[in-house]
Amino acid sequence: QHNPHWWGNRNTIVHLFEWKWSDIAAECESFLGPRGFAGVQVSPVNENIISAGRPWWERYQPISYKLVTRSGNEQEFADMVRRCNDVGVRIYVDVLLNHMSGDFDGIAVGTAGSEAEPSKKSYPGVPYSALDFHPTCEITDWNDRFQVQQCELVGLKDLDQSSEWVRSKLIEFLDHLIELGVAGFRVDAAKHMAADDLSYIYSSISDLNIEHGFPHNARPFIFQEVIDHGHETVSREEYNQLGAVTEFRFSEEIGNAFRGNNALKWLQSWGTGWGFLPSGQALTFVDNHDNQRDMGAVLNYKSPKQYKMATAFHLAYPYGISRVMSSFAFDDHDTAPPQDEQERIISPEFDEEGACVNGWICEHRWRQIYAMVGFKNAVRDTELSNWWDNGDNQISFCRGNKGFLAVNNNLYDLSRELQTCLPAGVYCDVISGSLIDGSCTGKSVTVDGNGYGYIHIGSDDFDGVLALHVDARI
Ligand code: AAO
Repeated sequence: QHNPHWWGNRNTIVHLFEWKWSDIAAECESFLGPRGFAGVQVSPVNENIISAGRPWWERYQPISYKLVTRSGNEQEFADMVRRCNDVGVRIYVDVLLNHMSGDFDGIAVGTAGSEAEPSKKSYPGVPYSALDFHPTCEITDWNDRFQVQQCELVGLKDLDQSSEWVRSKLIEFLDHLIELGVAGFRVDAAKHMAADDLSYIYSSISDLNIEHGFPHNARPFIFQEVIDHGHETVSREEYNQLGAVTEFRFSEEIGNAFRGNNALKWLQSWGTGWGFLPSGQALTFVDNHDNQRDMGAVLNYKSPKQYKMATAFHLAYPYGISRVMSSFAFDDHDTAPPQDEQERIISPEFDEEGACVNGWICEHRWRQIYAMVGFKNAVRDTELSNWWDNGDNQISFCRGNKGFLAVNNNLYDLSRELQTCLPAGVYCDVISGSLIDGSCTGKSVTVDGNGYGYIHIGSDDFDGVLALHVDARI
C-alpha cells in the first residue's frame, strides 16, 4: 500500500495542519489544484477530548470515531473530500489507531458531545471498555519492545490491536473514511503497534472508492509514523513492507546540511546513499508538526532563507514521497491554532500576493515553495545528472532535460557558467520571480546550444536558490 494514487503528473503532499474542512475545500479549488499539489494530509478527523486552551495536540486524544472536531463535521468533511478529488487533489487522514485519550478527572466530553471516563478506560461513544486496552504501564525505555508497544505513549490509553473487537472498530472507522473518498492514511504512532496487527488491519480495509475517481482494486495509501534513527529495537524495517514510513533522518540531515553543519557537496549521494529507506517507501519532509517545535537541527518557517533552500532541494532531488508542511505561528509546544474568543478555529486570510496573514504561516503559499511543487511536476520521471559542486556549499544539478537547480549556501557569490541540460532558450528563475504573461518578474537565464547558462546567486540575495524548468521558458 505504497501507491499514493496521485492524479496526472502531480507528486507533492501538503500537510494543512489544523485547517478546517471548509477552508481546505476552498484551498483545493482556488490554490492547490491550480498549482499542481497532489494531496493534503489533514489533521485527525474523529472526536477528541477537549483540553484547556485548546492546544493542537488535543486532537491526538480520541474519544470516539464520530467525525466531529474543531475542523468540522462529517458533512463538511465529505464535501471537502469530494471537492478536492474533483480538482485532482487527494485527501490523506491522520488516524490514531494506537490509543484513545490520556487521563482526565471524572467525565470528559468530546468534540462531538460523547462522554467518556478515561480513568476507567471507558469510551461508550465507540464503545470501548477496559477490556479493549493493554494494562497501564509507562514507557521508560524506548528500546524495550514490550514497553514501546504495550505501555502507554505519554499516558495515552493503549488499545490492544490484537483484540477482535478493537480491530473491527478500527477497520470500520477506516472503511467509513474510504467510503467518503479519502486516498489513504497517515498512521500515527505506528511504532507503538505490532506490525502483525497493523498488517491485519491494512489488509482488511476496503479498496478505494471508485466513485471518487480511483481505479478498481486500488488499495489505500498508508504512511506510518515510525521514528527510527537506524538503531531502534522496533525498527522501520518491520513496517516498510506494509506501507511507506516517515523518514525522520531525512528531516534531521537536511536540517543539518542547510543550517551549515554539513557541506552541501555531500548531498550528491542523498537518499539511500545516506542509509535512508528506498525512495518509494520513504515519506520525506523538512519538518513535521512535532519536530518543527523541537529545538535542534530541524528547520522550520522561523529560518525562512534556509528553510526555502532545504525545501527546494527536497523537491528537486529525486528521492522520496514528498510532503511539505503548512504551519500556524507558534511560540511553544502548546500554542493553539488561530482561534476566536469562542475558541473556534478561524479561517486563513490572504493578502494581495496570496500570503496568509492572520496567524497561519501557509508555507505552501510561499512562491519559492509552490514554484518547486511545479518544478517537481515538470521533471517527473527524469533522472538526476550533471551534479556540480564547488567542494563546499555551492551545488547544482539537472533533472533530465527538464529542470535545473542551483544552491548557494556559502558566504560568497556563486557566479559562473553551469551546465543546465536544458534546450537552448531563455528561462525564468521560478524562485526569484514568476513567469507572468510571457515575462519573468525575477532573474532570467539564457541557455546556449550546449546547455550552458550563466548562473548568479549572490550570497546576500533574498533567496539562496535558482530553479529553471521547461514549463517556465520565456
Ligand atoms: C499531551 C501532553 C502530555 C500528556 C498527554 C496525555 O503533552 O504531557 O501526557 O497529552 O494527556 C501529541 C503531542 C503530545 C500530546 C499528545 C496527546 O506531541 O505532547 O501529549 O499529542 O495529546 C514518540 C512517538 C511518536 C509521537 C511522539 C510525540 O514514537 O509516535 O512521541 N508522535 C505522534 C504524533 C504526536 C502525538 C502523538 C504521536 C500521540 O505525531 O503529535 O503527540 O498521538 C524519541 C523516540 C520516539 C519518540 C520521541 C519523542 O525520538 O524514538 O519514538 O516519539 O523520542 O519523545 C532525537 C532522538 C530520538 C527522539 C527524537 C524526538 O532525534 O535521537 O530518539 O529526537 O524527536
